[in-house]
Amino acid sequence: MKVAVVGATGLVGGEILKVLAERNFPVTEIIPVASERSVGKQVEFKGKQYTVVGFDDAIKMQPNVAIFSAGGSTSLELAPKFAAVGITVVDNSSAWRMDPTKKLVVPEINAFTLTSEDKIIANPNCSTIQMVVVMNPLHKKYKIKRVVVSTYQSVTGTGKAAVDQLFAEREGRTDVPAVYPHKIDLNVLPHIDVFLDNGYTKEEMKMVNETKKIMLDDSIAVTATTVRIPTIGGHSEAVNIEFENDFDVEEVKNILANEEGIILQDDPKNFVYPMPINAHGKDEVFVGRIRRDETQPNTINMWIVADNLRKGAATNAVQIVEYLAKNNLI
Ligand code: A2P
Ligand code: 11C
Repeated sequence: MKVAVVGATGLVGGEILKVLAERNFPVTEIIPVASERSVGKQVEFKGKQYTVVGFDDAIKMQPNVAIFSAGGSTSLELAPKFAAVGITVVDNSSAWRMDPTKKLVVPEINAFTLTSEDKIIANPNCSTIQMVVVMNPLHKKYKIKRVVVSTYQSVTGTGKAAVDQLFAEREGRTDVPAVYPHKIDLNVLPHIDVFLDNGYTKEEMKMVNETKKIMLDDSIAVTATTVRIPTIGGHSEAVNIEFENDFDVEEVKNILANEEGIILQDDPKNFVYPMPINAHGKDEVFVGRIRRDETQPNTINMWIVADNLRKGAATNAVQIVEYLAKNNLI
């Protein structure tokens, strides 16, 4: 399988290369792609150096699949050019996610909807992915009515420049251009992506809309507040879920503990709960602090953490490609 990684010099792109190697995806040729300013640079894959090429050359090399993580505008412009010559694109940006003609996929939830006709497949937003991975088995059992989520998101979600801003501030350097409108170190920004006319941010509305599309259920109501915090290991989420049906807390824990890709870390008396410092570099979604909401019926609180660059982006994209390969869809 010839695989192009568009955005190979970026944070998610680097993680995609690592995940492809770690999972031993059968790559016969890796094609790292980035903007013109990076053409000729070297990136590492499985201990060897590979030269970054531009998108024209990448298309000529005819990869079977291109995993994009190069921003929405790059994707809007370039993904159709790859797809037009039969290259399947798995796109990590928000560009195609809500397009009704494109699938939005978390493999363990809705990969069964994919066909060989799908040439541009959207990878959901990181904060949505980790939440729906946990919600899905609970929805099947108890039927979710409404979700209230507040996020605590890593600066890695913004990209390399944001990580540079955080560390420059921490080290007292002023030589790095600010990406955020305020200081991020020792601060909390209730603002991720752009503000929309309804007063929510685009990140918040991604969580609302993408959840319904991935879970194939428009009746699930989600309201979100998304927040940036000065951490790098992953995104954390406080999630309040109201079900149609009642549940048993221990049964909820068992369902989640037995789900592939989820790790239950719920022993608060021994200070065991998910934290981004431990999720960093891991492919699983971590869940803990599971407890009944005592203020209304059929409602539960939990705390969900995952490395946004892994299951939130690179791992999920590679899992989509694995599904396509396994089912002869590319
Ligand atoms: P480059 O390094 O050449 O700018 P991050 O989100 O971590 O900042 O990374 C963004 C990634 O998207 C980088 O690999 C970046 O390449 C890539 N990228 C940005 N614009 C383009 C483009 N027009 N074509 C291909 N890759 C692009
Ligand atoms: C963040 N969730 O943490 C964003 C990053 O729609 O793919 C991913 C943006 C997107 O800033």
